Amino acid sequence: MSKRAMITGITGQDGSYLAELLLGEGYEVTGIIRRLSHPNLNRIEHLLDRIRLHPADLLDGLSLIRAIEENEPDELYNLAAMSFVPASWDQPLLTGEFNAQGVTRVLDAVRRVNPKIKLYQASSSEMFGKVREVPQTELTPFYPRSPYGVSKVFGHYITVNYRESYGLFACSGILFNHESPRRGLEFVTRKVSDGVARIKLGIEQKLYLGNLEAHRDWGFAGDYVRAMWLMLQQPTADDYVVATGESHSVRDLVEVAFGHAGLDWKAHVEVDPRFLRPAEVDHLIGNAAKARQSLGWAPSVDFAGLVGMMVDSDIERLSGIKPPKPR
Ligand code: NAP
Ligand code: F7E
Repeated sequence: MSKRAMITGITGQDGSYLAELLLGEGYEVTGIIRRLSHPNLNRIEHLLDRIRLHPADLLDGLSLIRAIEENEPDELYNLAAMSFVPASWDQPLLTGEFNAQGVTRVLDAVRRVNPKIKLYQASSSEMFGKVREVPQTELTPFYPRSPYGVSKVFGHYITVNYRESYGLFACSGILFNHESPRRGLEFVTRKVSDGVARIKLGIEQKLYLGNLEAHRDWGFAGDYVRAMWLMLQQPTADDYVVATGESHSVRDLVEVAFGHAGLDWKAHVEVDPRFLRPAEVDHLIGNAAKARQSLGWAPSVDFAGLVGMMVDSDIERLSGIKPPKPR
């Protein structure tokens, strides 16, 4: 009999790659989708004939219990979250409801319906925030710098607590930034790849960004979902940092992305204070030695490869759009 997996957040970037991976591994996959006035299935359109969708919401614990009872998963990947850091200052309470209490609802639903279900919680390098150690490992203390980061610290510790209190097989993956052509347009990598494509095709002239000095450890989302799956295939539940171990500034990102399209970024990029944050995470770099040793995990796409893939994809996507007539 094939194993059954349930994914919250299946319509997101990671959910779509994870669903592909699990289908490839022979799983039956159920995705949790929340009710929207307009369906948002574009990232999983190509999978719709092979997956099951079940309506539920992280805000509604009963809907989660019902979803687990009806679909009987062996593994549950909790990827659903309010994931855009700036929005967490606009909606700090809702961010906590999704990313903190939402995790408790998922864990408690698992505990009540079937405590044998293996669970993955999507924790984040944003928990390290104002970093206490360089590079960051599973043992580095947290110092979150946004309501998003704070909510993820709660989600992380409630996962550890349910593991230790009730013996759940619950893993927390502390994933550093991971990107792809499926990344939301508001995140900086995709904003840059989309901006480069628009400028290259003559659709726009300028790209407005915030802090160019922030450093991130950027990897490819397709590699990172494999680490999620590997965590749930181990004999015991544990927490893992997943990162490339390389850090680049937003300035580097811009230079590589524009360079890839044969453009000079200095002619097109302007800093707009609207995109600066009330508190910034300046420099993240992860040490994924534990994941490499215990899971046998390693990234397959490097920084230049990732940026090139995203720019090429956006140029291809936008190529049909005609530049506006000169005014
Ligand atoms: P994403 O593209 O923003 O996707 C988020 C998903 O969560 C979407 O499917 C969204 O559904 C769903 N969702 C949000 N609120 C929900 C609710 N109340 N009930 C049910 N579903 C809800 O995020 P991602 O980049 O794939 O990230 C996946 C997870 O990893 C998130 O928890 C994120 O915080 C975490 N993470 C991401 C990164 C990264 O670099 N990508 C790094 C570390 C951790 P809709 O489509 O309906 O909006
Ligand atoms: O920002 C700077 C910005 O929004 C990266 C989420 O997936 O990864 C992501 O969070 C950096 C920041 O991602 C712009 O100030 C400059 O320093 O792409 P981002 P993030 O905030 O790191 C973590 C691991 C998660 O868990 C989150 O869910 O880029 N930056 N100019 C900008 N950022 C944006 N978005 N837009 C700009 O114009």
